Amino acid sequence: MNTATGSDDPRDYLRDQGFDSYTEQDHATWRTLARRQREILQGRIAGAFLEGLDALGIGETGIPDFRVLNDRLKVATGWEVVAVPGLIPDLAFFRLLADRKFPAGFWIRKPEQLDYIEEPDVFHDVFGHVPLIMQPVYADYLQAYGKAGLQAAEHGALKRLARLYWYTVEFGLAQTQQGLRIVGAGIASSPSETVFALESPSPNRVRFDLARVMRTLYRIDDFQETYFVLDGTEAWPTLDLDKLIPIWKRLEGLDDLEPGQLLADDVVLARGDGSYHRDHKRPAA
Ligand code: HBI
Ligand code: FE
Repeated sequence: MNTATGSDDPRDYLRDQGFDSYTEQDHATWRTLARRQREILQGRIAGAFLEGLDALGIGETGIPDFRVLNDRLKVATGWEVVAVPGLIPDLAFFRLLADRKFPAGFWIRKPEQLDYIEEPDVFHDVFGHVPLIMQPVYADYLQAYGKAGLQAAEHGALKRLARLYWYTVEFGLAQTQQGLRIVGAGIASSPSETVFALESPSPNRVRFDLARVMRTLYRIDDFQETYFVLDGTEAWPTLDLDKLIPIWKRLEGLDDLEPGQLLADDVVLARGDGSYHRDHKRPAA
């Protein structure tokens, strides 16, 4: 994962969203992305995500005003969106989450970068991440993730937490009675990965297992080779430290797993044929 270096004090990164500085073109970019994504997400995303979008008033009129989002978020789950310039260092990021503050980039991609950006912008962060923060179990999971991150830093286990975040918050799927649904923000904000993650024969889809996920390398610059599937859209794992620390200890003696690797005791929901990545060879992080 990209890492930012610098101060660990989150206050050093907080900015005003500068809502009045967005241009008409910025709002038009949002509208293009939001319209396309809403359409493609129908029947593919967790119902709670669409409910969150509606309850927050995140729509197709333009970039949301964080002050409006926060009035609604605070009432629902006590969370708040705060504006940051881009990626911030891990510790500053964890501290914000532990304090129920979600850092969101306030800038928006240029029209010529609609499908690929390297740093999170306001569309990825707000459209992709914030709707599920209206859901109490998810709100608690994110806060627990922040607290666990601060502990992981002291135990030399940061990479374990980064993998967990990647395979749940960013690229998670969930099994529901209606079928497989997206819960990860990295998928939910990408039209091509929305279709790939659910419908391509290429990736593996494996039942989520906390220790297994924290052992697994991931791809930062291409579709995932394996998606992990929660047992329902509210099945976010509890992250008690007395559960995590023994797992980190046990994993110290074990090799990392390659992104596409399957284990004998994985619960494999769909074994991928690997067709996509055979033609897109790239190293894993
Ligand atoms: N900073 N703004 C921002 N957004 C992120 O998602 C983010 C970050 N810094 C670090 C980070 N994510 C990851 O390394 C976390 O897993 C810690
Ligand atoms: Fe993200």
